Amino acid sequence: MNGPGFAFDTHDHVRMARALTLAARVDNGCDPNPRVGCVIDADGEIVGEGWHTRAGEPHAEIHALAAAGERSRGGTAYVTLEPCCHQGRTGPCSEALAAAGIRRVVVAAGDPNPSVDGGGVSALRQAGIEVETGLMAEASASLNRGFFSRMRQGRPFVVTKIAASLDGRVALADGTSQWITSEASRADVQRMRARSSAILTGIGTVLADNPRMTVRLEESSRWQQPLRVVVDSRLRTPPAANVVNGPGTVLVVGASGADPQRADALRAAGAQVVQVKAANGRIDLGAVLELLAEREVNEVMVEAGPALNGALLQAGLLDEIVIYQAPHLLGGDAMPMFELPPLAAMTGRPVMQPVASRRIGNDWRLRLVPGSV
Ligand code: AOF
Ligand code: ZN
Repeated sequence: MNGPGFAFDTHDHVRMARALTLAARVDNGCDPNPRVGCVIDADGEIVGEGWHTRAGEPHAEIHALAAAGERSRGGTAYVTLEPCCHQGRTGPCSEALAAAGIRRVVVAAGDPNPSVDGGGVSALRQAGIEVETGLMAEASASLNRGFFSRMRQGRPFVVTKIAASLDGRVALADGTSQWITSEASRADVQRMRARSSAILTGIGTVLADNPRMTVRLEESSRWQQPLRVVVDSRLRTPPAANVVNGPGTVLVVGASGADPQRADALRAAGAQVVQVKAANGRIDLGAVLELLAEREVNEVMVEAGPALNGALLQAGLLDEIVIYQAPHLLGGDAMPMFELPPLAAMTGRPVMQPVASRRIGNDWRLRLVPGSV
């Protein structure tokens, strides 16, 4: 029984925590769909579990109902996201739950997808099922921060990763940046990449480092590489660059009016080339993110130099900054993390909120959110 003021009891929390753990089993391998887990409880026992593994395949609830079979009748379903009520690539979960005789559904977060958005909860209630929502909602939203951002704001969640020295420098004056941080940090970066839908970089980084920008992990539930995106107003990316020639899809974003021959050469090398509007030769980064949202990209990881990072920060397009900070000094003429216009007064400085810090190998990892609260 839930006491006054407490909507959910300990048992509910334990079951939803389990459903969240199941949801987190995929490294966004179910892109562009959200990560969702489901636990079916009958008489206090878990009788079925499931999670969504891949877009086009059954949703979490369907897997859990199949595992439970007849035992789901009269039971409670704990679902990390509001069950869908629409016919997408798969049928409505609300109907499947009702047909299986589920009596009560506990939901963590509502589904912001306009085709669902409360409709799943109403459909369940209409079928006579008791529905409670909001249990551990933040954890579910945070697992799906990319999906939520795309559905609510029409743009992906954007996190930039920066490897810096203790004095905040990211490369020597000549552009050398290999390697600033330890191997442990670089392995952690691989895990960040695995959780991303797309990796975004700039032409400066492509020309200076010739990075591959791929996920190279021994174990990952991913079945395809994140989309690689290069912001390159004049299409200077060499067709032989590693970023163009690796596995998966690469998208080079040029400014409208860029040299069509360069576009053809990149296309011949296997890249997709699109052009977006630009002002003073600088690509409109908001338009790039809109374009990525149209391609159903949920979460973007930026791995770029000071120019692109500075431009994204100034445009207010960064949702999170992750800094791997190594204990060495590169000095005053090495390159800064963000290229910003000179400040006339302290009042104009960009500020951030620290979220978390921990030691990784010999480095620090800092997580920050731009802007003040
Ligand atoms: C659920 N359970 O496990 C997930 C849901 O094309 P479809 O049929 O796969 O539908 C995709 C949409 O379904 C997705 O945009 C989101 O709104 C919802 N995801 N819903 O009931 C799940 N992954
Ligand atoms: Zn569904």
